Amino acid sequence: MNNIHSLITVEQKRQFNELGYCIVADLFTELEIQEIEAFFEEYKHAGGKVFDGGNSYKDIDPAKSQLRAMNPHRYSEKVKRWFLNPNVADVLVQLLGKPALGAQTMYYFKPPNAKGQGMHQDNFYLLAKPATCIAAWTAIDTADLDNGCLWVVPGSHRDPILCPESGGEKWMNYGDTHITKFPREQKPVAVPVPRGSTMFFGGNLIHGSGPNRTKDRWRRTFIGHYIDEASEQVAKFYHPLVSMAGEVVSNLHIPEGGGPCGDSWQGDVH
Ligand SMILES: O=C(O)CCC(=O)C(=O)O
Repeated sequence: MNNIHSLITVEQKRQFNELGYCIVADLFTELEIQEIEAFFEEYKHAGGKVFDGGNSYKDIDPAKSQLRAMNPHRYSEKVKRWFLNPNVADVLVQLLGKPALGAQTMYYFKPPNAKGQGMHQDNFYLLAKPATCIAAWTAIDTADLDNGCLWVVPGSHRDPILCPESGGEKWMNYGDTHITKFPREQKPVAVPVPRGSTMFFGGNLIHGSGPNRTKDRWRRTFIGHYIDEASEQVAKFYHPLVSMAGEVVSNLHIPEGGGPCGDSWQGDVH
């Protein structure tokens, strides 16, 4: 597994460059996936842990709120290790052409009944420059149409950031407040991801997720957001950055604006 070329195929890299995303299996061992799962089950039940909006998990209504842990790597060495997983780091080098810096972790719980995530572009929030950011989205539960997998607009990673446009027509079915001029000619596609596989996608790729329509299946996901080491800036929320070797990186410019990634919570993507 240490041979960089064994971790990502030519076809996966081509797909990432052409469509803006690709899926890579087995960057985490099954044991690591079980450890991540167990860690966040415990985290969920521990009183006083803070989720979006400053609530503890038990105070949140899954049908109304995003159930996600924000930046748990800042509080746990274990989560930091998963964030800086060497296999993920190798794939990031292949996709970015440069070593990555870690910017953000999130863990989505997405229980039965939970709503989807509105369509958005991550770099609207990160404001990474000159290159855009990248996400490594690892399925802890198999994600499919029923439990609310991601939807992406293939090829939209080549678009500029569309989100801040005001006025224009909203694509209401996508329920998003941040992308008002959604490119209708580009059709979103659902991207099912098996448990243990990691989906990589670029920071300008338009994406969101469907609701969890199941009665008994969760759609848990461990997500890392990264920027490349030649980045000159990233929004305040993403500091302190961390190198893939675990060192704090503090010399980047902090632009005005940005904020927590995907900070819009809207309805159905169907
Ligand atoms: O997993 C989801 O439902 C949304 C995740 C997302 O938008 C992201 O990782 O940027």
